[in-house]
Amino acid sequence: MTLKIGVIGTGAIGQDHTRRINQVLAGAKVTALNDVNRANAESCQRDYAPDAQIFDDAHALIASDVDAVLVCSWGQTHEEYVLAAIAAGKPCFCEKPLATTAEGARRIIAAEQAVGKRLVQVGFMRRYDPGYVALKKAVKDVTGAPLMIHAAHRNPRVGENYVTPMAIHDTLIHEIDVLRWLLDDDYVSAQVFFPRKSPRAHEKLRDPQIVVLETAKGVVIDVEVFVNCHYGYDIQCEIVGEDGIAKLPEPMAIQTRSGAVLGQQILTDWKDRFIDSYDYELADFLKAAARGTAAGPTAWDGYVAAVTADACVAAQESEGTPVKIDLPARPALYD
Ligand code: NAI
Ligand code: NAD
Ligand code: ISE
Repeated sequence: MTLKIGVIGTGAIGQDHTRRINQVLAGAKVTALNDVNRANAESCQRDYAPDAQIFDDAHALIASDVDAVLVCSWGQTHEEYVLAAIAAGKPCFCEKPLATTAEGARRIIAAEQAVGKRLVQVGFMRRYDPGYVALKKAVKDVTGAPLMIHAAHRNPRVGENYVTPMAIHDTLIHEIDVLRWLLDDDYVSAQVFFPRKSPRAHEKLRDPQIVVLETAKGVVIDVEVFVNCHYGYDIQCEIVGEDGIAKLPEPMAIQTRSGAVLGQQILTDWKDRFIDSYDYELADFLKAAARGTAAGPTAWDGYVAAVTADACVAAQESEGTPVKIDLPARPALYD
C-alpha cells in the first residue's frame, strides 16, 4: 500500500521533504499540500508533486484522506497542526521545534498520552547522522565517562526576521536534543554569554552567543552559536571523557593541493550537510506511519527540548546568571 502524505508548509524544508518522499524514498507519495503562501505550494506542486492537491486550509488537509501529515511550516504554527493531527488519529512528523514554548509542547504530550500511543516524530535528524551515531558509539567504547563537550553551530548568514531568541529555538535546539541523546543525560542549568557583536548581525540579533549547559551527571557543555559566520555551514562537536577524546567527523570532501595550499571545501547549506539524516529520519517515519504509529525522536524529546530552550532564552535575558532547568518525570508512554 502507498501511504498518502499531506505536507503543511512548503518552504525550504517542506519542499525538500516532498522531493525526498516522491523521488528518493519508497512506500509513500505526497498527495496534499498546504501553505499560507499559496505560491510556495504551487511551486512545490510544479517541481516535486504534480499529482498533489493544494488545500487552502491546513485543517482541511488534515481531515482529508491523507494517512499521515508532515508539519514544515514556521515554528509558531507547529503546535496547532500537531494537535489537529493527533485529534484526527494520524501519524505526524513535526519539524523542530515541536512547539515554541514548553507549555505548548506539554499540551502535545498530554494529547498523545490521552490517545495512548505514539503519533508524533520530531525532526531531530541529527540522531540519524552517521557521524553522531559513530560519536555515540565512541562515548561507549573510547572516551570513558564524558566530562565536557565543546560544540559549535555556525550558519553563514540569517535573514532579518531571525532575532536573538531564535538562536535558541531555531538553531541551538538541534544541540539541545542531540547532546542529551549522546550523553543519555538531561540538563539542570543554562547560562548564556555574549561576546562582542559581529558587525554582520542586524540590529535585533545578538550574534554570536555562547550557551553553557550543565547536565544531571555533571557534564559541562559549551556551544557557540554563530549564525553570521560568513564562511560556511559548520557543525562541530568534541567530547572530552575520562579516558580520551572523540570528535564529530567533517563531512566527506575532496582534499586539494594547489598554489601551495592544502584545501578542503566547507559546505554552506544545512540541506547538504545533513542530507543522509533527513532521508533516514523520514524513512523511519514512513515505516512507523504505515503501522499507524510513530518512531524516532518523541514528543517527550520535543518537550524536554522546549523546557531547555525556555531556560536558555531566560538565560539570554539574565546576562550570565545561570537559570535552573526542572523536568517532571517521563511518562510511561515514552519509556
Ligand atoms: P520556510 O520559511 O522556507 O518555509 C516555511 C513555509 O511555511 C513557508 O512556505 C510558509 O509560507 C509556510 N507557512 C508558514 N506558516 C504557515 C501556516 N500557518 N500554514 C501553512 N503554511 C505556513 O522555512 P523552513 O526553513 O522551511 O523552515 C520550516 C520549518 O522547518 C521550521 O520549523 C524550521 O525550524 C524547520 N527546519 C528544520 C531544519 C532541520 O534541519 N531539521 C532545517 C530548516 C528548517
Ligand atoms: P521556510 O520559511 O522556507 O518555509 C516555511 C513555509 O511554511 C513557508 O512556505 C510558509 O509560507 C509556510 N507557512 C508558515 N506558516 C504556515 C502555516 N500556518 N500554515 C501553512 N504554511 C505555513 O522555512 P523552512 O526553512 O522550510 O523551515 C520550516 C520548518 O522547518 C521550521 O520549523 C524549521 O525550524 C524547520 N527546519 C528544520 C531544519 C532541520 O535541519 N531539521 C532545517 C530547516 C528548517
Ligand atoms: C534551521 O531552521 C535548521 O534547522 C538548521 O539545521 C539550522 O542550522 C539553522 O540554524 C536553522 O535556522
